[in-house]
Amino acid sequence: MKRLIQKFIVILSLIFSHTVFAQDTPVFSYRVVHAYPHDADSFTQGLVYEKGALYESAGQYGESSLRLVDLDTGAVLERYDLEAKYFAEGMTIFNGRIFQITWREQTAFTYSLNPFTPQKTFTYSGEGWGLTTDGVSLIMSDGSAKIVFRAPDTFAATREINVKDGARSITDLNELEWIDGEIWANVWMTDHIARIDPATGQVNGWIDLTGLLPASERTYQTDVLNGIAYDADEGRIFITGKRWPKLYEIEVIPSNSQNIHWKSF
Ligand SMILES: [Ca+2]
Repeated sequence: MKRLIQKFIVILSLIFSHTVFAQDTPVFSYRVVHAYPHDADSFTQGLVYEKGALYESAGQYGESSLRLVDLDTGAVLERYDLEAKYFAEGMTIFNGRIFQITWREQTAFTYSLNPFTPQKTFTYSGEGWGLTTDGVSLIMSDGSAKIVFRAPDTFAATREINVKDGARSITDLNELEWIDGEIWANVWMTDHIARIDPATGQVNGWIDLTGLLPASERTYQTDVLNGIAYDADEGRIFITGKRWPKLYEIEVIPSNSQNIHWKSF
């Protein structure tokens, strides 16, 4: 009987660890400030806003590209297509240079900003998912709970953090953005963004973006939320997703909710 009760407790704790975040981690909600058109063919893997310009990295084999996008119309102003063997993932801009990583090809590219001219190529081991920068290091996710800091001149790993909410590891960290001293990561297959302490890896808070792309905007090809960009000059936050027809400027607001629930997509 005792073993049975122990088993029951283990099962219960497993269920709860998969449904509820740490009770004391703040949960934020959102308000849509503006909705912009977005290329619904773009399998968004990286989103960056810098000095009045919006940049995007789009994935899929045979469809991967680097884009300069007009925010107001969603029009692609400039586009660099990758070779079909590369699946583009996250991108960031460091010191006037674009860095773009790939999913399983273990290759990172750099480009000049205007126009997009390929410059350097780096190799790394493991997968590439999201990329951002704190202005000193490149900061990269690989789909696990690990975030690796890399030297921009060599792409070599310099340190890493493991992301946790309380004691629980948060895996599937995808697109990244450095926002006011935090790393923001959207969690793959969810509408949730983790606000991560870059020193410790602890989740400072969650943003629940459930319902951001309304059902009326979804089609058979609409995929998951993926893409955070920050206009540091104006304090604007932009969010989109893979093959979403819209890109949103949002304001993060307090939530009445004490916790958010894992919801399979
Ligand atoms: Ca980003």
